[in-house]
Amino acid sequence: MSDPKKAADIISIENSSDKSFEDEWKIEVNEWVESLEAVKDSYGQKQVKELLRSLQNFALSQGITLTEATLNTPYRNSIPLSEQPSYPGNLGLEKKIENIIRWNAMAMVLQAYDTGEGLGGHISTYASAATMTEVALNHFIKSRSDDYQGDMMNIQAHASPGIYSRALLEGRLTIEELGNFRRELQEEGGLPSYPHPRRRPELWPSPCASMGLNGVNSIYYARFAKYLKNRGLLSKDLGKIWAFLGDGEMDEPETIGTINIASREQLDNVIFVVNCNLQRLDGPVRGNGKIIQELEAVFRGSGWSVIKVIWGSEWDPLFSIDHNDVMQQRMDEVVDGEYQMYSVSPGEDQRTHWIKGNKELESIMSNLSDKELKDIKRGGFDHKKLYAAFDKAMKSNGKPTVLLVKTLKGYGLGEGSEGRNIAHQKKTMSDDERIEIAERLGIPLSDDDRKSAKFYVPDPNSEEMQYLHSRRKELGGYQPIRFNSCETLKAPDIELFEDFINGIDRSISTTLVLVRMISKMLREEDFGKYIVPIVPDEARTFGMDGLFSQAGIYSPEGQNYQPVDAGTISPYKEAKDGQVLQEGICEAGAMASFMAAGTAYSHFELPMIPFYIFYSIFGFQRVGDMIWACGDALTRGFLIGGTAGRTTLNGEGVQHQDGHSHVLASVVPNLMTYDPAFGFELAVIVREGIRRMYQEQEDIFYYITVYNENYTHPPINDVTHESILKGMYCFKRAAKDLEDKYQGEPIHLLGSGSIMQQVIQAQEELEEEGIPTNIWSVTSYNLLHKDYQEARSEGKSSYLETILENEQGHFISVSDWITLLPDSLAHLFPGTFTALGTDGFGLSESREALRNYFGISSQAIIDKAKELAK
Ligand SMILES: Cc1ncc(C[n+]2csc(CCOP(=O)(O)OP(=O)(O)O)c2C)c(N)n1
Ligand SMILES: [Mg+2]
Repeated sequence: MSDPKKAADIISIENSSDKSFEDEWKIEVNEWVESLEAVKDSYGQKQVKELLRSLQNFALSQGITLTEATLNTPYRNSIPLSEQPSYPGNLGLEKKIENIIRWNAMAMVLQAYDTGEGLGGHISTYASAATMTEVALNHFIKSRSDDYQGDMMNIQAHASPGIYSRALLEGRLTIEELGNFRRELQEEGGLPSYPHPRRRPELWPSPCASMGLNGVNSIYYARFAKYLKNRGLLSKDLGKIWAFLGDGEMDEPETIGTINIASREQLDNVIFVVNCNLQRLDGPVRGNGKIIQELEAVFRGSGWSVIKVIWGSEWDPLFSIDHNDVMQQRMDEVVDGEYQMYSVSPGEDQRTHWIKGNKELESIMSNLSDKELKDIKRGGFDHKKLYAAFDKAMKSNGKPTVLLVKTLKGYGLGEGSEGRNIAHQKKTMSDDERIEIAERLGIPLSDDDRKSAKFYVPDPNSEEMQYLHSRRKELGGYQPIRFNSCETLKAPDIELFEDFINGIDRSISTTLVLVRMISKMLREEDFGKYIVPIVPDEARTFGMDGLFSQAGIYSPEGQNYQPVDAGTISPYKEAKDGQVLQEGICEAGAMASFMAAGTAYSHFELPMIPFYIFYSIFGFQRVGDMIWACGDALTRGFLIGGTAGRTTLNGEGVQHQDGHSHVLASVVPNLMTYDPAFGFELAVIVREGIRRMYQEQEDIFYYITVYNENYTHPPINDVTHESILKGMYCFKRAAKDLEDKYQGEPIHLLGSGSIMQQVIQAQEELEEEGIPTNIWSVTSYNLLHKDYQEARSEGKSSYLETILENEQGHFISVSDWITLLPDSLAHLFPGTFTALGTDGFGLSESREALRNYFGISSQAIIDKAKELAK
C-alpha cells in the first residue's frame, strides 16, 4: 500500500484529465478499500471506525476537511442485502390484505366525492404509505399490555383513509361510518377528515393535520415518557412513539428545529418514518436535489440513527455486478425531479436517460427488459426491505431513529396519478380506472360495484381476516388507539390556599401568588408529584427560580458539574428525577411538553398537571396552532401568561407588551380564560380548575394571566366562588351616604387584572369629589361571553344579565387589554358602555406614562366618569 502522505497529496489533484492518472488512482483506491476490508475481517467494525477516524484526523491536520463526505452515505439502502433478515410473515396474505385496505381507502374518498358535495379527501398519500404502514402494523407497532405502556402511533394525517379502512376490517368502524367520510353530522355516524381525538377519542392519539406538529409532539411525548420513568412514576416498560411524516412536511421549522432534543436526551423510544414520495402538494419537494440525502445529513448531523430504504429487491442483483460503482454514481447524481420524471416515463425513455451513454451502465441495465425497468419498485413498496429497516430501528439503543423511505405518490392508482404533480389533489377517477384498479388489486366485486366504489370486507372466517386479527392480537391490540381511563385525583381543599384567600398584607404580584401556590402544591403528599412546572428560560423573570432547588430541573443525565451558584439558597439544580421542565428558549418544545403532560392521563394513565408559564405575548401569537391542537387533543392543564398587560409590563416595548392574548384565547372553545386581579381570585380559579379537570375529568384547559405589579390583596370576604368563576362580581359598592346625595345616573367601574388598582384609586378620588361609583371585578370577559352564547341558545338569561338586572347607568370597563375584549359584551349592559383599553402597538416607557398614553390610568377613568356624571 502506498504511503498515506502520498495519498493525501493525490486527493488534492482534482478533475485531472490524464487517463493514466485516472487508472493509477483507481488502483490506489481499490487497494485502500481492500486493506480496510482486511481490517474489518481481522479486527471488526469498531477498528475500521477507529482507523477512519485516525485518517480523518490526519487529513484535518493537513488542512483537508471532509465535512461534505461525512454526513452523507451513498444513495442506496443503509442495510446491505447480507444483513437483511428473512421475512417472518405470510407475505402472500399480507399483500392481499394490503390490497383490500388500499381499495377501501380509495373507495371512501371516491364515495365522498360521488355525493356531489365536493367533500373529497386524499387518495395519493396513503397509496404511497400503505406498504410501510402495513409492515409496521403487522410486525412492529405494539399496544398496551400489563407490563408494556404501549406504543403511540401518530400517522401522516393525509393518510387517514388507510387507517379508517384497516379499522373497518378490524371491526372497529362500520361501513356506514366509512361511507360518511368527511360527513361527521350524519345520523349513522361519520368520520373526520384527519386525526381528531375530540371527535374520535378511542382512535386518534393526537391531532397532526397541521403539518409539522406531529414531529415535535412525538419527540416531546417520547421525552415525557422518559421523564416519568426517571421520576419513578411509570413502572411499565416504555413504549415507542412513532411519527409517520411526509417529506414535504419536514420543511416545517417545528420538525427540524426540535430534532436535536431527541438525540441530546437519547430518546431511543422515538421512531420517525418519513414517507419520501418526493412530492408535496404543488410539486416536487426538492426537484433540483435529493430530499432523502438532505434529510440524511440533517438527521445525522443531529445525532440520529438514519436508515435509508431507497431501492426494492430487484436492484440487488444489479448492485452485485456494479463492480466499478458506475450505477451507484448515476444514482447519486440523478436529482429528484428526474426520478419523478422516470415514474411517468416509458421504460425505454427511462433507460436512455439513465444510461446517459455510459457503456458499462448500459451493460448492467441490459439485465432488465424495458417493462421490468418500468416496474422496478422503490424501497417503500418492498416488504422485505421495510421489515429490515423497522427491525433495525427497534434495536436502537440510546439514539432516536429516522427511516427515510422512498416511495411514489399515488402508487398503484394508474398513470393519471402516479408521480404526477396533481396527485395530491386527485379526488376522483373514471369508471374505467376504478374497474382497472379493482382488477389489479384482486377485489372480487362486480364491475357495477367497482364503478360505485363499493367497500369490500372479506368473510370473517377467511384466511385474510384471521391473519389480520391474529397479528394485532400478538402485538397487544389494535393501533392507532387512544385510551381514556385514568384514576381521578382529588383536588386539594381550598384551605390549602388560605394565605391567599384571607388577603395578603404584603405588596406582591399575582405572579408571585401563583408561584407560591405551585410551591405549596408541590409539597402536598400524594398530589405534588403530579405537578409539572414548565418554563422556557423565563423562571427568573417570574420569580420561580426557587423551584429549581425545591423541585429540581429534569435532566436525564443528572448534574455532572457543580453549578456556579452552588451554596446559594436557590442553586441551579439539575437532577435525573427533577420535576421542572426547563425548555430553554423553545416555545414550540414547551407547548409540546404541555400537550404531553396534559394528555398523560390518556397515554401514560397518570393525572399530570402541567403549569406552563411564559411571557404572555409569546403564547397564543407564537404557538397558537399548538394551543388549538391541545384543545383537540383533550389536553388538561394550566397555561399561564406571565408579565401580562400592555402597560403593566413596562419598558420592554412593542414586542413584549401583550394587550391581546385574551382575544386570541377567546377562540379556543374549551379553554377557560381568566384575568384575575387578586390573590383570592387566583386561588379559587386554580383550585376549581384542578377539581374540574382532574377530579371531574372534564375536557377543558385553562389560560390565566398574571402580572408583575406589586400591591396588597384584600380577603375574599363574602365574595362567592361561583361569581369569581362565572366571570364577574361586585367588588365594592359606592358609599351609601354619597349615593343618597348624588343626582346623576349611577356609574359603574369594571376592572380586571392589575388595572383594578387604577380603578380602586379612581373610585377613591371620585368619592372625594362627590361622585359615587360601584366597582365590579371582571375575572373573565371571555367566559361571560361564552355563558351568554349558551344562555341565548337555550332561550335563558345570561349570568351577566342576571347580575345586572337591578342596575342601570353608565358602565366603564378598564383593562390592560384591547377594547375588543369587553366590547363583545357591550350590548348586554343596561345603560351606556365605554371601554378603555390598550389598542395599538406597545411602547418602551414607564408604567405610569404608558397608562396615561393608552388612557387607562386612574386619571383617565376619573375624566371619563366626570364626563358621564354631568
Ligand atoms: C401547516 C400546514 N400547512 C399546509 C397544509 C396543507 N397541506 C396538507 S398536505 C400538504 C402536502 C403534504 O406533503 P408531504 O408532507 O410531502 O406529504 P405527502 O402527501 O406527499 O405524503 C399540504 C401543503 C397543512 N395541512 N398544514
Ligand atoms: Mg411527500
